[in-house]
Amino acid sequence: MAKFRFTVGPWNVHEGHETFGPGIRPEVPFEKKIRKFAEIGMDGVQFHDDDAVPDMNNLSEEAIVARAKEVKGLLDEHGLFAEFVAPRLWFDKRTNDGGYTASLDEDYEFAVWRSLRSVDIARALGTDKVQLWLAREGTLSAESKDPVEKIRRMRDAFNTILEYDENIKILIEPKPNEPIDRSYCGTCGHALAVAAETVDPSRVGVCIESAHSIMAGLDPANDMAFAIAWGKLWGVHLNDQNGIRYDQDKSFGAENLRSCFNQVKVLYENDFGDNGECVGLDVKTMRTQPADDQYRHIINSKKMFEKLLKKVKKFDYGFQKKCVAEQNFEKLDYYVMSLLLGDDED
Ligand code: XLS
Ligand code: MG
Repeated sequence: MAKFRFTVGPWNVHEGHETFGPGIRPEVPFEKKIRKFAEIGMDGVQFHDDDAVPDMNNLSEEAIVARAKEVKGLLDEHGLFAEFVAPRLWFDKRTNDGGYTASLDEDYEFAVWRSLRSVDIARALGTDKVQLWLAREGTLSAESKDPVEKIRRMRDAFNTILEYDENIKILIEPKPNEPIDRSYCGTCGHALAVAAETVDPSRVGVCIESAHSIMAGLDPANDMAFAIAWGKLWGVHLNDQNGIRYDQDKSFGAENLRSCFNQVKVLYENDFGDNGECVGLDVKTMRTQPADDQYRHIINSKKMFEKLLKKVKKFDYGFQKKCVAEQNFEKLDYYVMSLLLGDDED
């Protein structure tokens, strides 16, 4: 069992702007976020392509790599590594109608161009992982696209990435909606099905996010287990979510403690991390959080993982087997809840 390594992205520290209100905290400079991530005990950093190389649309491919190499130097200075690079295919107007499933060919070409630059940036940052959160791959108006043709075209875009760099790995991060209305690749199962249809399935895995599974009405721990079963869980985004609604990215454990316990349990029982996988956090602080304490959600999420890991290590597998043999799951439920409440002696 390798030591769990924690990562977070610069977008997890933000000014607080949302659909219903402007930013309420001053912007934190990128370099300060990176330094702070090291100070609060992160091991690595997740990146969008333009987190590492702002304004990349207006740079040459050589300039993009040069800037990424400077960011690598910043990571080295703070003893951090880059976990993955994700092409941000949801800001630019050329991705308004999707990237890989865009209706216009030039928008598809733009999305592929950004994806290949993400490979270049990943290489410069020293990682072989490109993460694809398929933010706008789907429809806002159901009849606007031929779903069969678009789903196959999404697979073709994955193939272009895999053929561009023969060692790059793709982590698909499924999400059932938001900002798109109907996603073409909304769950772990969808992602693994597409992976199997690519030119090199051995280089396509998944990153399961707690909130995204909940938004799909699914159990995050079981989604992680499903991917682990096939050796395909190459990343996680731990957070929490109050029901099936917009993506809340709450601190890990803040809503569904028993579910989070089982997420930690399935990762621990299956030696997650032994092949370099990271415990990624994808959490956003509350709008109300004071600027002078705006990393607390990240610190709390790591601490909650560690507290739940202690509970996992205390879990009495002999008692569990006894309850299963008796088919007495009321007894097992009570034991687990008592364990989580810290009074499992009674
Ligand atoms: C959004 C996604 C996003 C990805 C990185 O819902 O979780 O944060 O993880 O782009
Ligand atoms: Mg995420």
